[in-house]
Amino acid sequence: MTELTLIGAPTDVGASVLGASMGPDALRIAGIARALQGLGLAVQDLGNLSGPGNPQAAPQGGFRHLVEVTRWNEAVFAATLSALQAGRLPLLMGGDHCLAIGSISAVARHCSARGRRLKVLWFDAHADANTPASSPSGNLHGMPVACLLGHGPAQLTQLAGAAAALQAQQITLVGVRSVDATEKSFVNTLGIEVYDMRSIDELGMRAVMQAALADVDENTHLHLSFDMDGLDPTIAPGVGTPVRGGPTYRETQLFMEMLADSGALGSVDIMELNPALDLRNQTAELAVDLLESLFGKSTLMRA
Ligand code: 6HN
Ligand code: MN
Ligand code: MN
Ligand code: MN
Repeated sequence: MTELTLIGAPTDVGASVLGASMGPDALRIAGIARALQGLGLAVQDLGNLSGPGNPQAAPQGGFRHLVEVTRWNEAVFAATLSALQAGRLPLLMGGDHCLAIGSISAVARHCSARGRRLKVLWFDAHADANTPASSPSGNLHGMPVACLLGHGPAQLTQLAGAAAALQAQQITLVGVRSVDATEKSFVNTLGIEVYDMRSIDELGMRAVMQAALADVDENTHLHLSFDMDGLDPTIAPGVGTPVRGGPTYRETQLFMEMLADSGALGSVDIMELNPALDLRNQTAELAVDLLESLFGKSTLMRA
């Protein structure tokens, strides 16, 4: 039986729009633990991590809130690593997307200690691949992909040690449709695999996911970093940086179902849920609905 650990990280220090700090509790109110227990998972909720408040300060040296973002990521790193070391599947409830630096750094450390291959699927409207030099906003939730690849401040790129947490060929971006010009050259220079909305339109989600998962084998630990703004904002209004033209409900269900079928899922982030901008918690409820598919709901129906 899969044993799952819910980790709440209630902060928005990496964003400029406030409210993602309420994401973990909105997911709890939407019944995340009950839904996953209903699929036969053993669910433990660690509650919320604690960390510094949001100073709402202006960017300094290219970053907003670097000190606070570092503290939060250290806490996420520690909680994620101890769940993995206990043989459990960590599910990070964000919080803004800067926190994926901590969770994925922990997963990378865990995988390298066990000789497992790590592969990250990054579902997002954005590429999150800015560096301090390229960022238009200074917001660290726009930089986690670059940080995980070793480009960013040492506090964040070296959470798990001197080496970068990931190599470019270990991460695939899906659903992308808002990329800053400087991010585009970063992504292309490093050769990061991207299935943007045009690929999904032209190929369909099934072919996209077959290609994205083609190199997954028995020794692969798959990490899903799921930004709620990757979804189309007509179905997921509760996000701080919506971008129109995202995957539909059915396309995203298929995305989740194909991840479930891979049998390789080892860790998850659900990020950027912003209840302050939501309508009657529907975006949290959608997240829980999609998580049920990620953990095999449709497989159960087919069995
Ligand atoms: N997210 N590219 C923009 C920036 O400020 O760097 C938007 C980033 C959004 C980040 O949604 O996780
Ligand atoms: Mn993101
Ligand atoms: Mn995003
Ligand atoms: Mn593992």
